[in-house]
Amino acid sequence: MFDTLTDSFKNAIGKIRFHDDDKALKKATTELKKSLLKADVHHKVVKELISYVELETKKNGVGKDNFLKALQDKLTDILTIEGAAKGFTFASKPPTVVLMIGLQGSGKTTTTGKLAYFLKEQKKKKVLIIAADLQRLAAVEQLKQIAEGIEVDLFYDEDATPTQIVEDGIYKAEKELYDVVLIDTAGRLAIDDELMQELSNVKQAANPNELFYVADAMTGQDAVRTAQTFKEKIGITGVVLSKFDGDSKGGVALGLTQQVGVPLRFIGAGEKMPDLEQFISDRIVSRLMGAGDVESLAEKAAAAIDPKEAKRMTQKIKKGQFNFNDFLAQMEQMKKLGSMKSIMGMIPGMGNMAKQLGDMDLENSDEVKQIKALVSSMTRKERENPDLLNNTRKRRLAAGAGLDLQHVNRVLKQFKNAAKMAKKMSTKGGMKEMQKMMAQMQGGGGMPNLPR
Ligand SMILES: Nc1nc2c(ncn2[C@@H]2O[C@H](COP(=O)(O)OP(=O)(O)OP(=O)(O)O)[C@@H](O)[C@H]2O)c(=O)[nH]1
Ligand SMILES: [Mg+2]
Repeated sequence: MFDTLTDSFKNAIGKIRFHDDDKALKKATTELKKSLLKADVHHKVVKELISYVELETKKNGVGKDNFLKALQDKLTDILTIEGAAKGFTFASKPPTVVLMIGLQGSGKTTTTGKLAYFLKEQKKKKVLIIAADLQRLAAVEQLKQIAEGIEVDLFYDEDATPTQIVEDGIYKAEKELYDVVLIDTAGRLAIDDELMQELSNVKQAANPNELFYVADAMTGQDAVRTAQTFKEKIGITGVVLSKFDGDSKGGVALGLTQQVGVPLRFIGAGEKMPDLEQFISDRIVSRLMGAGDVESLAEKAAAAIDPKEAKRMTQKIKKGQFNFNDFLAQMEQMKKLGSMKSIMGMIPGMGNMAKQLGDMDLENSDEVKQIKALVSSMTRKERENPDLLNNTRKRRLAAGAGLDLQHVNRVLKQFKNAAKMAKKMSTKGGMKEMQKMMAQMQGGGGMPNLPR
Protein backbone atom coordinates (compact mmCIF):
# COMPACT_ATOMS: atom_id res chain seq x y z
CA MET A 1 0.00 0.00 0.00
CA PHE A 2 2.92 2.33 0.68
CA ASP A 3 5.38 0.75 -1.75
CA THR A 4 6.70 3.99 -3.21
CA LEU A 5 7.17 5.70 0.13
CA THR A 6 8.68 2.65 1.81
CA ASP A 7 11.17 2.38 -1.06
CA SER A 8 12.12 6.05 -0.66
CA PHE A 9 12.89 5.61 3.01
CA LYS A 10 14.72 2.36 2.43
CA ASN A 11 16.95 3.95 -0.20
CA ALA A 12 17.78 6.91 2.00
CA ILE A 13 18.55 4.69 4.98
CA GLY A 14 20.81 2.59 2.76
CA LYS A 15 22.93 5.62 1.96
CA ILE A 16 24.19 5.97 5.53
CA ARG A 17 26.59 3.66 7.32
CA PHE A 18 26.68 3.10 11.06
CA HIS A 19 29.24 5.88 11.43
CA ASP A 20 29.36 8.40 8.67
CA ASP A 21 30.00 12.03 7.73
CA ASP A 22 27.87 15.04 6.89
CA LYS A 23 28.40 14.45 3.20
CA ALA A 24 26.70 11.07 3.34
CA LEU A 25 23.86 12.56 5.36
CA LYS A 26 23.33 15.28 2.77
CA LYS A 27 23.31 12.69 0.01
CA ALA A 28 20.69 10.65 1.85
CA THR A 29 18.42 13.60 2.61
CA THR A 30 18.71 15.09 -0.86
CA GLU A 31 17.66 11.81 -2.39
CA LEU A 32 14.85 11.40 0.13
CA LYS A 33 13.58 14.88 -0.58
CA LYS A 34 13.47 14.22 -4.30
CA SER A 35 11.64 10.95 -4.01
CA LEU A 36 9.10 12.24 -1.49
CA LEU A 37 8.23 15.16 -3.73
CA LYS A 38 7.89 12.77 -6.61
CA ALA A 39 5.52 10.67 -4.52
CA ASP A 40 3.21 13.71 -4.12
CA VAL A 41 4.07 14.58 -0.54
CA HIS A 42 3.36 18.27 0.01
CA HIS A 43 6.54 20.37 -0.20
CA LYS A 44 6.06 21.95 3.21
CA VAL A 45 5.80 18.57 4.84
CA VAL A 46 8.89 17.36 3.00
CA LYS A 47 10.84 20.40 4.09
CA GLU A 48 9.85 19.99 7.69
CA LEU A 49 10.75 16.31 7.70
CA ILE A 50 14.13 16.80 6.04
CA SER A 51 15.24 19.73 8.22
CA TYR A 52 14.36 17.85 11.38
CA VAL A 53 16.13 14.67 10.30
CA GLU A 54 19.27 16.58 9.27
CA LEU A 55 19.39 18.59 12.46
CA GLU A 56 18.70 15.72 14.83
CA THR A 57 21.10 13.34 13.14
CA LYS A 58 23.89 15.90 13.22
CA LYS A 59 23.16 16.73 16.84
CA ASN A 60 23.34 13.09 17.91
CA GLY A 61 26.15 12.02 15.57
CA VAL A 62 25.81 11.05 11.92
CA GLY A 63 25.13 7.34 11.66
CA LYS A 64 22.43 4.88 10.70
CA ASP A 65 20.86 4.53 14.15
CA ASN A 66 20.47 8.22 14.77
CA PHE A 67 19.21 8.79 11.24
CA LEU A 68 16.60 6.05 11.66
CA LYS A 69 15.48 7.37 15.01
CA ALA A 70 15.12 10.94 13.73
CA LEU A 71 13.16 9.75 10.71
CA GLN A 72 10.89 7.58 12.80
CA ASP A 73 10.22 10.31 15.37
CA LYS A 74 9.41 12.94 12.80
CA LEU A 75 7.20 10.64 10.73
CA THR A 76 5.22 9.74 13.84
CA ASP A 77 4.94 13.43 14.66
CA ILE A 78 3.73 14.32 11.17
CA LEU A 79 1.08 11.60 11.20
CA THR A 80 -0.22 12.26 14.69
CA ILE A 81 -2.44 14.91 16.18
CA GLU A 82 -1.94 14.96 19.91
CA GLY A 83 -5.07 13.83 21.72
CA ALA A 84 -7.03 13.08 18.54
CA ALA A 85 -8.74 9.77 17.87
CA LYS A 86 -7.01 6.96 15.98
CA GLY A 87 -8.71 4.34 13.85
CA PHE A 88 -12.25 3.96 15.20
CA THR A 89 -13.24 5.24 18.61
CA PHE A 90 -16.52 4.49 20.32
CA ALA A 91 -18.68 7.03 22.10
CA SER A 92 -18.97 6.55 25.85
CA LYS A 93 -22.69 6.05 25.38
CA PRO A 94 -23.82 3.93 22.41
CA PRO A 95 -24.74 4.23 19.67
CA THR A 96 -21.67 5.89 18.18
CA VAL A 97 -23.04 7.96 15.31
CA VAL A 98 -20.85 8.54 12.26
CA LEU A 99 -21.79 10.82 9.38
CA MET A 100 -20.09 9.99 6.09
CA ILE A 101 -19.65 12.99 3.82
CA GLY A 102 -17.77 13.93 0.69
CA LEU A 103 -17.82 14.77 -3.00
CA GLN A 104 -19.76 12.85 -5.61
CA GLY A 105 -18.26 9.47 -6.36
CA SER A 106 -15.52 9.80 -3.76
CA GLY A 107 -16.36 6.41 -2.27
CA LYS A 108 -18.75 7.26 0.60
CA THR A 109 -21.18 4.42 0.07
CA THR A 110 -18.49 1.78 -0.47
CA THR A 111 -16.56 3.06 2.55
CA THR A 112 -19.73 2.99 4.66
CA GLY A 113 -20.06 -0.69 3.81
CA LYS A 114 -16.38 -1.35 4.52
CA LEU A 115 -16.57 0.39 7.87
CA ALA A 116 -19.68 -1.56 8.81
CA TYR A 117 -17.91 -4.78 7.87
CA PHE A 118 -14.82 -3.79 9.86
CA LEU A 119 -16.90 -2.98 12.94
CA LYS A 120 -18.94 -6.15 12.66
CA GLU A 121 -16.09 -8.56 11.95
CA GLN A 122 -13.17 -7.07 13.86
CA LYS A 123 -14.90 -5.23 16.68
CA LYS A 124 -17.93 -7.53 16.98
CA LYS A 125 -20.35 -4.61 17.03
CA LYS A 126 -24.02 -4.34 16.10
CA VAL A 127 -24.14 -1.85 13.25
CA LEU A 128 -27.00 0.00 11.58
CA ILE A 129 -26.47 1.80 8.26
CA ILE A 130 -28.80 4.68 7.46
CA ALA A 131 -29.37 5.52 3.79
CA ALA A 132 -29.66 9.30 3.72
CA ASP A 133 -28.73 9.82 0.07
CA LEU A 134 -31.89 10.62 -1.82
CA GLN A 135 -30.17 12.55 -4.61
CA ARG A 136 -29.14 9.62 -6.72
CA LEU A 137 -31.87 7.26 -7.87
CA ALA A 138 -29.91 4.06 -7.39
CA ALA A 139 -28.25 5.06 -4.11
CA VAL A 140 -30.59 3.15 -1.80
CA GLU A 141 -30.48 0.10 -4.05
CA GLN A 142 -26.63 0.19 -3.98
CA LEU A 143 -26.63 0.31 -0.19
CA LYS A 144 -29.20 -2.50 0.02
CA GLN A 145 -26.90 -4.75 -1.94
CA ILE A 146 -23.85 -3.82 0.11
CA ALA A 147 -25.68 -4.25 3.43
CA GLU A 148 -27.09 -7.61 2.36
CA GLY A 149 -23.66 -8.83 1.27
CA ILE A 150 -22.10 -8.13 4.65
CA GLU A 151 -25.23 -8.99 6.63
CA VAL A 152 -25.60 -5.62 8.31
CA ASP A 153 -28.96 -3.93 8.94
CA LEU A 154 -30.04 -1.02 6.77
CA PHE A 155 -32.56 1.70 7.56
CA TYR A 156 -34.15 3.52 4.63
CA ASP A 157 -37.31 5.35 3.68
CA GLU A 158 -37.59 6.53 0.13
CA ASP A 159 -40.52 8.83 0.92
CA ALA A 160 -38.92 10.90 3.68
CA THR A 161 -36.39 13.74 3.73
CA PRO A 162 -32.77 13.02 4.70
CA THR A 163 -33.29 14.74 8.04
CA GLN A 164 -36.37 12.64 8.83
CA ILE A 165 -34.62 9.44 7.82
CA VAL A 166 -31.70 10.24 10.08
CA GLU A 167 -33.95 11.03 13.03
CA ASP A 168 -36.02 7.88 12.57
CA GLY A 169 -32.94 5.74 12.03
CA ILE A 170 -31.20 6.94 15.16
CA TYR A 171 -34.41 6.44 17.13
CA LYS A 172 -34.49 2.84 15.94
CA ALA A 173 -30.79 2.38 16.79
CA GLU A 174 -31.30 3.65 20.32
CA LYS A 175 -34.39 1.55 20.88
CA GLU A 176 -32.83 -1.61 19.48
CA LEU A 177 -29.47 -1.13 21.17
CA TYR A 178 -27.19 -0.81 18.17
CA ASP A 179 -23.55 -0.04 18.95
CA VAL A 180 -22.81 2.03 15.87
CA VAL A 181 -24.83 4.00 13.33
CA LEU A 182 -23.24 4.84 9.98
CA ILE A 183 -25.04 7.46 7.90
CA ASP A 184 -24.36 7.50 4.16
CA THR A 185 -25.12 10.88 2.61
CA ALA A 186 -25.39 12.24 -0.91
CA GLY A 187 -22.27 13.44 -2.69
CA ARG A 188 -22.00 17.19 -3.03
CA LEU A 189 -19.74 20.09 -3.95
CA ALA A 190 -18.92 22.63 -1.27
CA ILE A 191 -20.05 25.41 -3.62
CA ASP A 192 -23.57 23.94 -3.85
CA ASP A 193 -25.21 26.01 -1.13
CA GLU A 194 -28.50 24.15 -1.16
CA LEU A 195 -26.94 20.74 -0.68
CA MET A 196 -24.51 22.06 1.92
CA GLN A 197 -27.48 23.45 3.85
CA GLU A 198 -29.14 20.06 3.68
CA LEU A 199 -25.97 18.47 5.04
CA SER A 200 -25.88 20.98 7.82
CA ASN A 201 -29.46 20.06 8.72
CA VAL A 202 -28.65 16.37 8.62
CA LYS A 203 -25.70 17.00 10.90
CA GLN A 204 -27.93 18.79 13.36
CA ALA A 205 -30.47 15.98 13.30
CA ALA A 206 -27.81 13.30 13.72
CA ASN A 207 -25.68 15.05 16.32
CA PRO A 208 -22.84 12.75 15.25
CA ASN A 209 -19.85 11.70 17.32
CA GLU A 210 -17.76 11.59 14.17
CA LEU A 211 -17.88 13.23 10.76
CA PHE A 212 -15.75 11.29 8.32
CA TYR A 213 -14.75 13.04 5.14
CA VAL A 214 -14.24 10.46 2.40
CA ALA A 215 -11.66 11.69 -0.10
CA ASP A 216 -10.57 10.06 -3.34
CA ALA A 217 -6.80 9.49 -3.03
CA MET A 218 -6.42 9.58 -6.79
CA THR A 219 -7.25 13.28 -6.82
CA GLY A 220 -3.96 13.97 -5.02
CA GLN A 221 -3.67 17.35 -3.32
CA ASP A 222 -7.31 18.11 -4.24
CA ALA A 223 -8.27 15.56 -1.60
CA VAL A 224 -6.52 17.75 0.96
CA ARG A 225 -8.04 20.98 -0.28
CA THR A 226 -11.63 19.71 -0.36
CA ALA A 227 -11.20 18.20 3.10
CA GLN A 228 -10.12 21.62 4.35
CA THR A 229 -13.21 23.23 2.82
CA PHE A 230 -15.58 20.69 4.37
CA LYS A 231 -13.82 21.15 7.67
CA GLU A 232 -14.50 24.88 7.55
CA LYS A 233 -18.07 24.66 6.30
CA ILE A 234 -19.43 21.61 8.13
CA GLY A 235 -16.73 20.44 10.51
CA ILE A 236 -15.04 17.06 10.23
CA THR A 237 -13.34 14.81 12.79
CA GLY A 238 -11.54 12.45 10.47
CA VAL A 239 -10.60 11.71 6.88
CA VAL A 240 -10.84 8.42 5.04
CA LEU A 241 -8.75 8.14 1.89
CA SER A 242 -10.44 5.87 -0.64
CA LYS A 243 -9.07 4.37 -3.88
CA PHE A 244 -5.59 4.19 -2.46
CA ASP A 245 -5.05 1.10 -4.61
CA GLY A 246 -5.20 3.13 -7.81
CA ASP A 247 -2.37 5.24 -9.19
CA SER A 248 -1.86 6.85 -5.83
CA LYS A 249 1.80 7.23 -4.97
CA GLY A 250 0.91 7.50 -1.33
CA GLY A 251 2.24 10.97 -0.65
CA VAL A 252 -1.14 12.48 0.13
CA ALA A 253 -1.53 10.14 3.10
CA LEU A 254 1.73 11.37 4.56
CA GLY A 255 0.89 15.06 4.54
CA LEU A 256 -2.87 15.04 4.97
CA THR A 257 -3.15 14.88 8.76
CA GLN A 258 -0.94 17.88 9.24
CA GLN A 259 -2.26 19.85 6.30
CA VAL A 260 -5.93 19.46 7.24
CA GLY A 261 -5.40 19.43 10.98
CA VAL A 262 -7.67 16.40 11.29
CA PRO A 263 -6.36 12.85 11.55
CA LEU A 264 -6.46 10.41 8.69
CA ARG A 265 -8.44 7.52 10.17
CA PHE A 266 -8.83 4.84 7.51
CA ILE A 267 -7.52 3.98 4.09
CA GLY A 268 -9.58 2.16 1.48
CA ALA A 269 -7.56 0.20 -1.03
CA GLY A 270 -9.89 -1.85 -3.17
CA GLU A 271 -13.50 -2.31 -4.10
CA LYS A 272 -14.19 -5.22 -1.77
CA MET A 273 -15.52 -4.97 1.74
CA PRO A 274 -12.38 -6.17 3.60
CA ASP A 275 -10.20 -3.67 1.72
CA LEU A 276 -10.07 -1.12 4.52
CA GLU A 277 -7.14 -0.44 6.83
CA GLN A 278 -7.09 1.52 10.04
CA PHE A 279 -4.64 4.37 9.93
CA ILE A 280 -2.84 4.20 13.25
CA SER A 281 0.26 6.35 13.08
CA ASP A 282 2.86 4.25 14.88
CA ARG A 283 1.79 1.16 12.95
CA ILE A 284 1.96 3.04 9.67
CA VAL A 285 5.40 4.40 10.51
CA SER A 286 6.55 0.84 11.17
CA ARG A 287 5.27 -0.12 7.73
CA LEU A 288 6.89 2.89 6.09
CA MET A 289 10.23 2.00 7.61
CA GLY A 290 9.89 -1.48 6.11
CA ALA A 291 9.22 -3.18 9.44
CA GLY A 292 5.71 -4.40 8.61
CA ASP A 293 2.66 -4.13 10.78
CA VAL A 294 2.26 -7.34 12.71
CA GLU A 295 -0.31 -5.87 15.06
CA SER A 296 -2.85 -5.08 12.36
CA LEU A 297 -2.26 -8.43 10.74
CA ALA A 298 -2.85 -10.25 14.02
CA GLU A 299 -6.07 -8.31 14.57
CA LYS A 300 -7.33 -9.14 11.12
CA ALA A 301 -6.45 -12.79 11.44
CA ALA A 302 -7.98 -13.07 14.91
CA ALA A 303 -11.23 -11.64 13.60
CA ALA A 304 -11.34 -13.71 10.44
CA ILE A 305 -10.36 -17.04 11.90
CA ASP A 306 -12.67 -18.89 14.20
CA PRO A 307 -10.36 -20.72 16.65
CA LYS A 308 -12.64 -23.76 16.99
CA GLU A 309 -12.93 -24.11 13.26
CA ALA A 310 -9.17 -23.66 12.87
CA LYS A 311 -8.52 -26.47 15.31
CA ARG A 312 -10.99 -28.78 13.60
CA MET A 313 -9.34 -28.02 10.27
CA THR A 314 -5.85 -28.74 11.64
CA GLN A 315 -7.06 -32.11 12.90
CA LYS A 316 -8.50 -32.98 9.52
CA ILE A 317 -5.31 -31.98 7.76
CA LYS A 318 -3.23 -34.05 10.13
CA LYS A 319 -5.38 -37.08 9.45
CA GLY A 320 -5.26 -36.49 5.72
CA GLN A 321 -9.02 -35.90 5.60
CA PHE A 322 -8.97 -32.45 4.05
CA ASN A 323 -11.74 -32.46 1.45
CA PHE A 324 -13.41 -30.10 -1.01
CA ASN A 325 -15.91 -28.76 1.50
CA ASP A 326 -13.00 -27.79 3.73
CA PHE A 327 -11.34 -26.13 0.80
CA LEU A 328 -14.37 -23.95 0.14
CA ALA A 329 -14.67 -23.08 3.83
CA GLN A 330 -11.01 -22.07 3.91
CA MET A 331 -11.43 -19.87 0.85
CA GLU A 332 -14.32 -18.09 2.58
CA GLN A 333 -12.09 -17.40 5.60
CA MET A 334 -9.25 -16.16 3.41
CA LYS A 335 -11.60 -13.67 1.80
CA LYS A 336 -12.14 -11.98 5.14
CA LEU A 337 -8.46 -11.14 5.37
CA GLY A 338 -8.53 -8.92 2.32
CA SER A 339 -6.20 -8.97 -0.64
CA MET A 340 -3.03 -11.05 -0.61
CA LYS A 341 -1.02 -7.94 -1.36
CA SER A 342 -2.26 -6.07 1.67
CA ILE A 343 -1.55 -9.07 3.90
CA MET A 344 2.00 -9.44 2.61
CA GLY A 345 2.67 -5.74 3.15
CA MET A 346 2.01 -6.21 6.86
CA ILE A 347 4.59 -8.95 7.32
CA PRO A 348 8.07 -7.62 8.15
CA GLY A 349 10.44 -8.01 5.23
CA MET A 350 7.68 -9.14 2.88
CA GLY A 351 7.01 -5.73 1.37
CA ASN A 352 8.91 -6.63 -1.76
CA MET A 353 7.02 -9.85 -2.17
CA ALA A 354 3.80 -7.88 -1.92
CA LYS A 355 4.94 -5.84 -4.87
CA GLN A 356 5.70 -8.92 -6.92
CA LEU A 357 2.27 -10.27 -6.17
CA GLY A 358 0.83 -7.24 -7.89
CA ASP A 359 -2.90 -7.37 -7.83
CA MET A 360 -3.11 -11.12 -7.71
CA ASP A 361 -6.60 -12.03 -6.68
CA LEU A 362 -6.50 -15.44 -5.06
CA GLU A 363 -10.22 -15.86 -5.09
CA ASN A 364 -10.45 -15.19 -8.80
CA SER A 365 -7.29 -16.97 -9.91
CA ASP A 366 -7.81 -19.56 -12.66
CA GLU A 367 -6.80 -22.38 -10.34
CA VAL A 368 -9.31 -21.49 -7.67
CA LYS A 369 -12.03 -20.81 -10.21
CA GLN A 370 -11.50 -24.24 -11.72
CA ILE A 371 -11.64 -25.98 -8.38
CA LYS A 372 -14.78 -24.08 -7.49
CA ALA A 373 -16.38 -25.02 -10.80
CA LEU A 374 -15.53 -28.66 -10.21
CA VAL A 375 -16.77 -28.64 -6.65
CA SER A 376 -20.07 -27.15 -7.67
CA SER A 377 -20.66 -30.14 -9.97
CA MET A 378 -19.85 -32.67 -7.24
CA THR A 379 -22.33 -34.55 -5.11
CA ARG A 380 -22.16 -34.16 -1.35
CA LYS A 381 -20.44 -37.52 -1.01
CA GLU A 382 -17.82 -36.66 -3.62
CA ARG A 383 -17.00 -33.43 -1.86
CA GLU A 384 -16.44 -35.24 1.39
CA ASN A 385 -14.45 -38.03 -0.14
CA PRO A 386 -12.46 -37.09 -3.26
CA ASP A 387 -11.32 -40.74 -3.54
CA LEU A 388 -14.76 -41.67 -4.87
CA LEU A 389 -13.97 -39.90 -8.10
CA ASN A 390 -13.58 -42.61 -10.73
CA ASN A 391 -13.43 -41.97 -14.46
CA THR A 392 -17.20 -42.00 -14.99
CA ARG A 393 -17.68 -39.45 -12.25
CA LYS A 394 -14.78 -37.37 -13.52
CA ARG A 395 -16.31 -37.24 -16.97
CA ARG A 396 -19.53 -35.97 -15.48
CA LEU A 397 -17.61 -33.29 -13.58
CA ALA A 398 -15.70 -32.29 -16.69
CA ALA A 399 -18.93 -31.72 -18.57
CA GLY A 400 -20.42 -29.80 -15.65
CA ALA A 401 -17.42 -27.52 -15.25
CA GLY A 402 -16.73 -27.06 -18.94
CA LEU A 403 -13.24 -28.63 -18.75
CA ASP A 404 -11.75 -31.65 -20.49
CA LEU A 405 -10.93 -34.83 -18.64
CA GLN A 406 -7.20 -34.17 -18.65
CA HIS A 407 -7.78 -30.84 -17.02
CA VAL A 408 -9.99 -32.35 -14.36
CA ASN A 409 -7.30 -34.92 -13.59
CA ARG A 410 -4.69 -32.21 -13.26
CA VAL A 411 -6.79 -30.09 -10.90
CA LEU A 412 -7.65 -33.10 -8.76
CA LYS A 413 -4.02 -34.11 -8.59
CA GLN A 414 -2.99 -30.60 -7.56
CA PHE A 415 -5.59 -30.66 -4.86
CA LYS A 416 -4.38 -34.02 -3.60
CA ASN A 417 -0.77 -32.84 -3.56
CA ALA A 418 -1.68 -29.69 -1.68
CA ALA A 419 -3.53 -31.71 0.94
CA LYS A 420 -0.53 -34.04 1.22
CA MET A 421 1.83 -31.11 1.63
CA ALA A 422 -0.41 -29.56 4.27
CA LYS A 423 -0.39 -32.87 6.12
CA LYS A 424 3.38 -32.97 6.04
CA MET A 425 3.63 -29.38 7.23
CA SER A 426 1.36 -30.11 10.16
CA THR A 427 3.82 -32.67 11.53
CA LYS A 428 6.53 -31.65 13.97
CA GLY A 429 9.45 -31.20 11.60
CA GLY A 430 7.23 -29.87 8.81
CA MET A 431 7.31 -26.21 9.72
CA LYS A 432 11.09 -26.25 10.01
CA GLU A 433 11.39 -27.68 6.53
CA MET A 434 9.13 -24.97 5.21
CA GLN A 435 11.20 -22.25 6.87
CA LYS A 436 14.34 -23.74 5.38
CA MET A 437 12.75 -23.65 1.98
CA MET A 438 11.72 -20.00 2.45
CA ALA A 439 15.21 -19.06 3.57
CA GLN A 440 16.69 -20.70 0.49
CA MET A 441 14.24 -18.86 -1.73
CA GLN A 442 15.12 -15.50 -0.21
CA GLY A 443 18.84 -16.15 -0.34
CA GLY A 444 18.53 -17.29 -3.92
CA GLY A 445 17.48 -13.88 -5.16
CA GLY A 446 13.86 -13.66 -4.22
CA MET A 447 10.78 -15.47 -5.31
CA PRO A 448 10.27 -17.82 -8.18
CA ASN A 449 7.80 -16.68 -10.80
CA LEU A 450 4.48 -16.00 -9.22
CA PRO A 451 1.14 -16.38 -10.92
CA ARG A 452 -0.39 -13.15 -12.08
N1 LIG B 1 -10.44 0.71 -6.65
C1 LIG B 1 -11.21 1.23 -5.70
N2 LIG B 1 -12.43 1.64 -6.03
C2 LIG B 1 -13.21 2.16 -5.06
C3 LIG B 1 -12.75 2.30 -3.72
N3 LIG B 1 -13.76 2.88 -3.01
C4 LIG B 1 -14.77 3.07 -3.87
N4 LIG B 1 -14.46 2.66 -5.11
C5 LIG B 1 -15.28 2.70 -6.33
O1 LIG B 1 -15.60 4.04 -6.62
C6 LIG B 1 -16.89 4.14 -7.20
C7 LIG B 1 -17.73 5.14 -6.43
O2 LIG B 1 -17.93 4.63 -5.12
P1 LIG B 1 -19.19 5.00 -4.23
O3 LIG B 1 -18.99 4.36 -2.92
O4 LIG B 1 -20.46 4.70 -4.94
O5 LIG B 1 -19.00 6.57 -4.10
P2 LIG B 1 -19.98 7.62 -3.44
O6 LIG B 1 -19.15 8.67 -2.83
O7 LIG B 1 -20.97 6.95 -2.56
O8 LIG B 1 -20.72 8.18 -4.73
P3 LIG B 1 -22.05 9.12 -4.76
O9 LIG B 1 -23.02 8.53 -3.78
O10 LIG B 1 -22.52 9.04 -6.16
O11 LIG B 1 -21.62 10.48 -4.38
C8 LIG B 1 -17.46 2.75 -7.18
O12 LIG B 1 -17.30 2.18 -8.45
C9 LIG B 1 -16.61 2.01 -6.16
O13 LIG B 1 -16.51 0.64 -6.42
C10 LIG B 1 -11.42 1.87 -3.42
O14 LIG B 1 -10.92 1.96 -2.28
N5 LIG B 1 -10.71 1.35 -4.45
MG1 LIG C 1 -23.01 7.05 -2.50
